[in-house]
Formats: sequence, structure tokens, C-alpha cells
Amino acid sequence: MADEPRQAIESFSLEGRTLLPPDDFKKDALVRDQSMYDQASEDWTGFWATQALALDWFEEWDTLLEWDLPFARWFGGGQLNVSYNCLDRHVAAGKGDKVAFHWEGEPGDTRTITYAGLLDEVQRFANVLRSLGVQRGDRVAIYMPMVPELPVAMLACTRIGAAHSVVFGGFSADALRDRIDDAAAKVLVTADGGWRRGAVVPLKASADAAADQAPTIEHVVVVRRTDHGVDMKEGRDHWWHDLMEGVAVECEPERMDAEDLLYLLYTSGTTARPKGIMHTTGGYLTQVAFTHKYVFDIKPDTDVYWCAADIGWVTGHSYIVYGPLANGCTGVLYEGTPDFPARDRWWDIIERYGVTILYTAPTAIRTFMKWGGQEPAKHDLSSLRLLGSVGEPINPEAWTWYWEHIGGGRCPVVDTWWQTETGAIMISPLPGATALKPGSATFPLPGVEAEVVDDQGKPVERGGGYLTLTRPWPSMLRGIYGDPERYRETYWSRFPGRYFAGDGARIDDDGYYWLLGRVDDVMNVSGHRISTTEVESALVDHHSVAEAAVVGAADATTGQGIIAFVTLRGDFESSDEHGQLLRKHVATRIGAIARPKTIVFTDDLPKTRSGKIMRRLLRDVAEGRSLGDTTTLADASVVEEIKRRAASAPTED
Ligand code: 7RM
Repeated sequence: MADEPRQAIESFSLEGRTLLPPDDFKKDALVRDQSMYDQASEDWTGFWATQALALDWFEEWDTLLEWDLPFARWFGGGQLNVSYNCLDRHVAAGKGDKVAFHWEGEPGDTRTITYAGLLDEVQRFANVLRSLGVQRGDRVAIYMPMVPELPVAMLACTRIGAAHSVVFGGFSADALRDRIDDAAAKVLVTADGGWRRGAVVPLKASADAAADQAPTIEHVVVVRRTDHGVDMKEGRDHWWHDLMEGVAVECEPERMDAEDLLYLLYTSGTTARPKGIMHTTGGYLTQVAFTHKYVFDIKPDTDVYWCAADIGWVTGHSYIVYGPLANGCTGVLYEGTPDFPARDRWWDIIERYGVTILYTAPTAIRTFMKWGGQEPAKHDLSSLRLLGSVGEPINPEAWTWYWEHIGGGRCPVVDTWWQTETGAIMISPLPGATALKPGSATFPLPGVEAEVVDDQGKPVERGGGYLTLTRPWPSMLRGIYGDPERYRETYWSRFPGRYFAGDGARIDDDGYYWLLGRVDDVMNVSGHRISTTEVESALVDHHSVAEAAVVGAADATTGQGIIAFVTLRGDFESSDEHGQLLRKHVATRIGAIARPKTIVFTDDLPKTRSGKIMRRLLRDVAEGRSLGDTTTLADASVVEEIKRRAASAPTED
């Protein structure tokens, strides 16, 4: 077992510290004090009305908010168009030549897309969709790699008032078909393939398997990306480039009602049936543009912003496409994986484009930690001025690594809590005003009210419990497509009058919010409630551990026993002795009660395609059950491997 590679971090711990905004950052920040919070708490609906006025409306609303719990209508009577707000108004303001996206394909091919260029393509594709019979109110399914045609297709839908349903390119044919059926989509937009780690992902084959069995699909539009042979079904399938040729270049934006459906995005629940989360037009764009601008402190003239998520995930919808474009920002769009052709691909991209703001997920940060600080150190990352995190609780160890190795100790790290359902960021620092604590998402944003409640739904001022939202917000989901009862039941029934979607949180003595993961991930060991996040954080805090996932498994004596699945950093070897050492480490950090009963060493953890650890599957493994729904799993072979390892892992009583 090697004994290194924490380099400088060994003597560099930010844990438990409070970090004021660095002076250099603060002096130019959009928000430098508490006044925005004060304004919002004086008149929260008026606050959102002010934010909505940052958009261009064809017709201003007459009713700001109608709240018939749990059904909200924001900006009733208002009319606007999303593509107009993302494109036309910037071009009209003389910014047509400004870069909207620096796109980079995995093989290294690039495209520079200006606002004028994007508007041109969007209008033409909007006309293509119309020529295929798509009308206002219809649904269009989109199943594509990270190519410029993906945002073009989304924006084209918004231009003509059709709702899109983007299905992440990593999903199977079955998952795609289920989503097409649920939405009754008329048209499917896809590609002949995409590049991933040097290989072609055969998207069209899956698209065919889905479309062949999806009776609502009338046309399939295929972008040529990889140029390897695909079958084209006569009459149904069309090449994107053929349709775009000779189509009219102008397409008037539809005047949409603020509450018209903008898109559906499916999330997996505990049952196999996916939930089509509904987002509408005015409220969604208002909050997405507001949060993008202020959480990332956007200076549209100078920033180069990179959200390294996939557009098939809500983070990509809100913070690659709609927020950044509504704010007239320049972004980076990258097709492939971080380790192709080498493990410094991201840092190379940041250096070449002069990226100033990076937004990514803890799972990526922990992977980079595993690969080591020498990778980012090969590049000049001095253009960066702000870092963001989303998707999972970020443990202080990863936060600190991100701050030091990527941010060079000068960039605030904004940990942003939100969900597909919330549409936009809800809990996050404002980087010029909020003192940071590594690992905490800090406070609800202006205009947002969150409370932590106990089992009975009673608010707790300090301490742990269930994270709830107490009033409507503009970008909230408007329901589950086709199932209003499931909407009420899933989100509004556990605590009457409150929105609750499964997360636990703790409020510390200074009022900071600490997200503790899903509450079904809270374990009960001999009557003590222990959150999986806390034990994971303690494990990852050990210098040998790259990543850890913890679950509670039924135990005859203690109710639940703690099972930890651990991935070690490059130079460390798994052994029983090392397992003992880690158990002891957790006991020292949290207490003997939190000491894992079993430690299973594994090369990888089961994750969703957006990088979240699927503890539900690990619980199935730990309790020897057959696995539940695995369709959202990124790599199915990982669980098989873990099952084998778990069967032979030593257990301590
Ligand atoms: C944006 C997104 C939502 C769930 C959410 C949490 C977890 C997301 C954070 C976080 C702790 C964060 N949408 N989550 N962000 N947990 N800190 N900053 O991830 O619908 O895919 O997932 O993700 O459990 O409920 S999502």
C-alpha cells in the first residue's frame, strides 16, 4: 500500500472553516451584500415580477400568481417566446456576431456558433418541424449526442410552441419508447451516432428499435454525425441536412402563454413508470435566467461559461441551453468523455477557450481526484474565476480539492441544490455576498423559502430533518404529465401544504443548510439515525479513498447495519487490514455507532447516467435481493462485479 498522494492537501484543510468572498472576486460581483435578500423577503412575489421583467414579453401578465395548492400559475395572461428571448433579442441588440457556443466534438472537430448563426438554424429547423406536421401544442422527442443540432432542435420546438422531450442519449431503446409513448410524440429527432471514448454510440439503431414500436411517431429526423452506415426507413426517416436545404430561413416566433408547456423531462421514480415532469414557459425562463445570472455572477461580455453536464439532464436544459442563452452568454459545449484522448481533456478545453466559470458534479470532481492533481497542473487554468457543483452532496474533501486544484484557491465554489422538479437552482450561495462553508449549499436564494421539518412536519430552526419548500416558485414543475394525482401524492402529501421531494438536510448553528442526501438513504442503527452522506464523507476524508457509497442493510441485532462500498485511489490496494483501518477512521470521525459493519472494495460504483450513486441497488445487493429497476444505470456490469465482491467481503460484528 503506497502512502501518498494527497500532496498539498495533507496540510490544507478547509473543513469547518468559513470563507469570505475573495476581495478580487467581490469587487466586480453583481451582488455584494444582503440587499437582494431583503428586497425578496419584503415582497417575494413582487421580487419575482421584477426578475420576470428581465425577459422580453409580447404581452405583460395580468395575474402574477394564482396558487391553488399544489397547482400554481405564474404570470397568467403574459405572452412570450423562449427562442425569441434566447436569440432574436440579442441579435436585435447588435450581438449577432457574439459566440453562443464554442462546440467541440470528442474527436477534436470544432464549430463556433454565433447568436445570428444559431437563430438562423433554429428558424430553419422550426420550419422543418412544421413541414413534418408538428403544430403548436404537439410533443417532439429528441434523442441526440451533444452536438449543436441538439440545442437547435430544442429551441426550434419552443419557436413553434411544440414541447420537447429530450431523452438522454445513453438510454436504451425501451426507455426511449416508454417516453415517446407517454408523451405521444409525433416526431423523433436523433443522429446516426455520437462519439464516446473514441467509439461510436449507435443511437440510430436504438432510435429505430423504439420508433418501430412507437405508433405515434410519424417522422424521424437524423443528424449525420459519425457517418457510419445506418438504415433509413423510406417515408419515415429523413436526413437533417436534406430537410434543412431549401427550407425558408424565417419563422415568426409563436406568442406563447406563460403557462404553455415548454418541455417534458422524465425522471425515474421508485416504480418502473417514469414521471414526465412538466415545465412551462414564463416562470421557468424567469427563474432559470435569474439564477444563472446571479449564482454564476454572469458578465456576458467577458465570461466563457462551461456547464459540463449533458443536455439530456435537467442541468443541461437549464444551465447549458436556456439560462445562458437567455442571458446572452458565451458557452462551451463538449461532446465526449473527460478521459479522451487523455485524462486532462477538460483542463485542455478550459485553457484553450479561456473558460471563466465551470459548473460540474461531485462525481466528476471525485473522479479527477482519483486521477490526481498532476492532470490539471499540466494546464494554465488562471482564466477560471468561479466554480459550481450540482447533483449530489459535495463532501468537504472534494470541495477542497476543487477549490485548490482547479480554482487555484481564488475561485468561490457555489454548491447549488435543486432538482428536475424545481427547474432551477433553489439553495446556493451568491458568490460575491455569501461566506462559504465547504460542503454546504449555504442558504435559500432570494425569493425561495425552504424549511427543515421533523417527522411531524414541525419546522426545526437548527438540526436535521426533511427539506421542504413552503411556497410556490416560478420554475416549479406544473405536474406529472397525464397524472395530476400522482403529482399531488408524490410531492405534496407527506407534509400538508409543503413541497417535499425526498431530501434530508441539517441547519447548523449559523443557519447554513447542509444537504444530507435522500431520506430513504438515512440509516437506523440501534435507534440512531445516521445519514449515508455523513459516513461517506468520513470515508472519503481518508487519503486512500476516492469514492464511497454507504447503505443500511437489515440486521437482526441493530435494525440496520452499515455497509460501505469503497473505491480506493490509484495506488492503494484493498485488503482486510485496510478495511479495518477505514472502519476505525469512521469511528474516529463520527463515533463508534457509525462504524461500517462491512466494507466492500470495488473498482466502480453503480451510478445513474447523470452520475448519482444508486444506493437503492446497493441496498438490494447488501440484502441479497434481486435488483429493482436498472434502466437508468450507466453501466450495468458494475453491479455484477459488486455482487461478487460483496459475497466475499468480511463482516465484523
Ligand atoms: C439538478 C439535479 C435531484 C436530486 C436532489 C438531491 C440531489 C442535487 C445537490 C443534491 C446535495 C446538491 N436534478 N442533489 N444537487 N444534493 N447537494 N447541491 O441534480 O433531479 O437529477 O436530482 O439530486 O438529492 O433531490 S435531479
